[in-house]
Amino acid sequence: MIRNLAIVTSLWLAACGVAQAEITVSDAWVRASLPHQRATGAFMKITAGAHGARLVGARSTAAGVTEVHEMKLVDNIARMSRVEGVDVGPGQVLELKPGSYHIMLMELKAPVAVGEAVDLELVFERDGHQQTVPVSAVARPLAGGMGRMPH
Ligand SMILES: [Cu+2]
Repeated sequence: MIRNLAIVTSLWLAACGVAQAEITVSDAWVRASLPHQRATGAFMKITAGAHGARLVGARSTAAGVTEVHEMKLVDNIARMSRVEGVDVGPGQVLELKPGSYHIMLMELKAPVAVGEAVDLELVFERDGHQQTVPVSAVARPLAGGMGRMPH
């Protein structure tokens, strides 16, 4: 009985440890802004392991307002709006990219220069718990943000 309890406890701890570690963010970048521009977008790839998670928000000290946005074409016009959350399914890679989901940084406190790193915190929800993941996004030139890469 005592041995069984110990096994259950260690499994539970192992599961929690994995859950903490398994959200990964890679290739994070932010679009550099022009001097008068008040908003920009941040983009990245997110995985959430075998259980998945839901991206429910973002924070950044570089902006007054930081939101999770979706861009889509409505009557051939690109429109974007805030979304309550985006699911990262088990084993799935969620790509935040221009023309799709992105992190919107509004009321920028200063222009974001090429090469500068912008610190973000992504907020995920899983099994009713919130988990925060720090991300450093490096600014790329404006022209590199439209889906075209210089070559
Ligand atoms: Cu947006």
